[in-house]
Amino acid sequence: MDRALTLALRGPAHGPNPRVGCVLLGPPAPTGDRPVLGEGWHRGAGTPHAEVDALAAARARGHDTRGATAVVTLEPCNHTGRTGPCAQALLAAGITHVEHAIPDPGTTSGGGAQTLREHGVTVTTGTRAAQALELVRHWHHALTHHRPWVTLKTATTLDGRVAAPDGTSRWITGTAARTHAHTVRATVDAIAVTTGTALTDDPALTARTPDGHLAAHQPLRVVVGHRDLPPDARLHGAGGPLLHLRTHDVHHVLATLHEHETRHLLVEGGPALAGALLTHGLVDELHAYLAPVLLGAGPTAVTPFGITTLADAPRWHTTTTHRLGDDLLLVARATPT
Ligand code: AOF
Ligand code: ZN
Repeated sequence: MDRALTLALRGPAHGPNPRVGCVLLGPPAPTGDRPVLGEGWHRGAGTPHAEVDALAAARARGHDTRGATAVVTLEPCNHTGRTGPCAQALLAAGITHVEHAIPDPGTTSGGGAQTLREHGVTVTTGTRAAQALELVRHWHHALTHHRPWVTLKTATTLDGRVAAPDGTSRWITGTAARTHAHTVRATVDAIAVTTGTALTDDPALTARTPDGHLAAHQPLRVVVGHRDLPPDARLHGAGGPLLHLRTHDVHHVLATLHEHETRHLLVEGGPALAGALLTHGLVDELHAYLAPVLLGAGPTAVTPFGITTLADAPRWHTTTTHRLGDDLLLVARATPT
């Protein structure tokens, strides 16, 4: 399963489909070792699933898969979507044992384990479940909550400010923090800002490499609010598709993005959008970039979201911290993982 998890990581972190890895093991040799017949992983929506990829690899090497074991990071699917059902492919290949780390939460895609059992395949589950879930965190969250995983990014002074009283805000964090933020952008499905932020900052919302080139994957660019963007806004330039949602209802925003199969949304401002999401408990992860600067005055990253007493403030669970030049990045989640 560790090998299957490593294979899964070769797939893209973004996109509507989960990252999945699969290893096919032959019957034990006299030494007790089990030969690897084939390995596979999923390369993105519309391409073969990990199981089918591993079966093809085994076939290409001339291996007989009858009686073999499939070790998969996710329960094999049982549906015909963009590709055919893996449960049928495994049965046709004569696989007699399937070990999958976590069940598929999909209402149409799940159920492969039951089909396999009905055809006499032994199926076990649960090995490395926490790691397998982390691998597909955003996808799994979207399927179970019917909305994308929401990461809120803030770049603030140590006293939580995003600008000085005169409005100057470029640049609070340093180059290393900004470069890191671009690597995150290259892994998400969509980035959202309000029309207010779009009009004030004129962001491009693209994922760029340190030398300024566009990264291979460009997230959907989402602008929330009623005001029009000027025709020369950088958001109209090269980058991901632009979606202007003329609403202030954050539930509507997330529902619309869910229809677009957005699994991971990065919210980059402004403070009112952050406040609205927090009011409704719709932020799953914080990326707080902190610069060693104090201002003592100026707007903060988040507008009031209903907290008047400390005991009511949600406590986040820190997952990682990174030092980026003089700055710090604190990654925290709403729920412990
Ligand atoms: C993947 N890759 O390796 C496996 C998946 O859109 P489709 O037709 O490709 O189906 C996607 C669903 O198939 C996905 O949501 C999950 O339930 C299941 N398994 N998907 O993209 C894979 N094994
Ligand atoms: Zn499948």
